[in-house]
Order: sequence, then structure tokens, then C-alpha cells
Amino acid sequence: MAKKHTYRFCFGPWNISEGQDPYGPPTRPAESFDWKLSQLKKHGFEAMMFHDDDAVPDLDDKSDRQVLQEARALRRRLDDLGIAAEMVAPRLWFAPQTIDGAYTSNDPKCRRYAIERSLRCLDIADCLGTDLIVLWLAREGSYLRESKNAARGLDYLVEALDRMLAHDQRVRLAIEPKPNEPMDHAYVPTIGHALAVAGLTRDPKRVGCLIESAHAILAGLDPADEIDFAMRFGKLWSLHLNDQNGLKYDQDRPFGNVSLRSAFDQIRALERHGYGSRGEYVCFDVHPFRTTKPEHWMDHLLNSRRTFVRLLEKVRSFDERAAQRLIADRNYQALDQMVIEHLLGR
Ligand code: XUL
Ligand code: MN
Repeated sequence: MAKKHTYRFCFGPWNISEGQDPYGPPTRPAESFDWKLSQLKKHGFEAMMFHDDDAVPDLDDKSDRQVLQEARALRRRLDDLGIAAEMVAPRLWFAPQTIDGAYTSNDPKCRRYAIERSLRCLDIADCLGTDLIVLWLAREGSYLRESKNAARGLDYLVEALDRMLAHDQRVRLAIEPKPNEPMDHAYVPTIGHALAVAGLTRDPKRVGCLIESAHAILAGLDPADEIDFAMRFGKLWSLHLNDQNGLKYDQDRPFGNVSLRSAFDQIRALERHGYGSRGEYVCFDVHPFRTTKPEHWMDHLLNSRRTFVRLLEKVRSFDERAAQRLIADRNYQALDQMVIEHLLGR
């Protein structure tokens, strides 16, 4: 295991959500961005994740000058509070131009919109003092196979990544794969796909990935193995820990809420490679239950962090030597029970 270090935690304003789902309205009144930022500070999180329009609301209606002015003003507020911006992500799934895809739309005008919006996102990130851009490719894929050409989609995607890499020589792009939802099939469903796409760009060193536990589970994969795979390439630049109960809609449950053992294995993989020791944050992409009352609004985030910290103790106190002896003896039955007993505690 790598040398022990302390982890730093973060979340995004969208993680204090109001409870709406496709079948019903919000169950909690909306709170302001300022309130969310003050909660983040009060509870000892060290960074915030941003979508471009979390940082500069309604940015499509604003001039470049105004966007930069507002981004700089936000940076001053973050600096005063001692809060870092972890990343900025272009929200490419709301605008009318992205109805049929963003970078991979069949319409060249819409593809141009997606690229221009992304370049603005890079400028915002620069103002906020982060070189990390997260790309969740929400609408890049298909509902109707015959309406799209996946090979051409890949070319369009690489073209968009190349434009971003050329726009800012320092920026790093972290692709966040997800196999489905909102698309039936996404073009970049796994970390293997994301890293393969990175290899086609003009500067593969600056294209990496972000793993979200729930997205890996939705792809039928083990999030711990995805972490090992990405970190073996030195490409895990951010992380969305959460949980997911099987192959359903994206649930964004509190970390460890479905499988403590999987959460333990994910932290083991992070520890193995020293995640966090190069400045990476542990982010929780979790949502409150729809039933949550406003007075308990932060609990899903606090509980996720508490579970992480408690499981980290379990990872660090796991008897690796005893485990290695069982592995050498191919006694996986005993190894299995050893993990269970360790998680159960005395
Ligand atoms: C969507 C998702 C997003 C990204 C940020 O499933 O996880 O919140 O993490 O754009
Ligand atoms: Mn996410």
C-alpha cells in the first residue's frame, strides 16, 4: 500500500437537490447557491465542483466579458472562504441545441454550439483556478441506432476534445463515462472506452477520466476494478463516490448504502495507488432521498463522508499478511469470511 495520506472531500451544488423526479415535483424549497456554499464551508468540505452555469448562471445569454467578470467575482468569494474549485463541467444537456446530441449531433450548427460552450467553460475554469474539466457525455450516444453513425460520432468527439486541448495548453480533460441514461446507449460507457478515446486526441497525456461508482455498476462492472484500471494508467483525476442498487435508473445513493463491501473494495483500490496524494479530491455525487426534510438536507453528504472515513479505518486495519497467507493457500473461502468478519467488527 502507498504511504498514508489524508483525503480531501468535495461536492457540487446539484448534490443539494430538491427531490423532483420524472414523476413528481420538488419536495423541498430551492435554496440559493450562497446557502449551499456556506453549508459546504460549515461542514468542512474543502472544494466545490461546478457545472459552467453553476459558476455563471444563464451563461448563454451573457457576453464573454460578463462571463469572465462573474467567474472572477466567484473566484474572489471562494478564495475568501478558502474553498477550491475542484473542476468545471460544461452542462451540455439542457440547451435546445443539444436535443440530438452535443459534440456528436447530426447538425453542424449544434456541434459548433457544443464546442463554443465548452471553450467558455475552459475560460471559466481558468478564472476559478482549476485546470480540470469534467466531461459527462450525457447526450453522446443513440436512442435509435439507425439515426447515428457511431464511428463518425467518435471523430466528432475527438475533434471537440482537440479543440479544447488547443484552446488551453494547461487544461486536463476528465471523461466521466456512463453507459446509459439519458441515452439508451452511450458512446463512452466505460473507463476503457474513455482511455481509448484519449489515445486518439492531439495530447493523450491531458485526457483522463473520472469514475462514478454508480455509473460503473450500471455498466455491469466492479467500480474497484475500474479504479485499479484507470489508476494503472495514471488517469484517475477525479472520483464520484456513491452507490447504486442494481441495473436501474441512476440512483446516486449515499456511498456504501447498498454494498459496504464494494465501498471497502473501492477505498482499498484508491489506497493501493495513493489516490489523493497528487491533489485529487474525493467527491460525492449523491442526492438526498426524495423523502428528506429540509432540516436533514446535508445528511446524505455527511453520511457518505462518515462512511468513507470509517471504511478507510477498516482498509488500513485489514490484516494484509493474513490475507496473503490465505491467498497463497488458495483458501478463498476463509479470505471471504475474513473480509466479512473484519467489516462486521467485534
Ligand atoms: C450524471 C452525473 C453528473 C456529472 C457532472 O449522472 O453524474 O452529475 O457528474 O456533470
Ligand atoms: Mn457524476
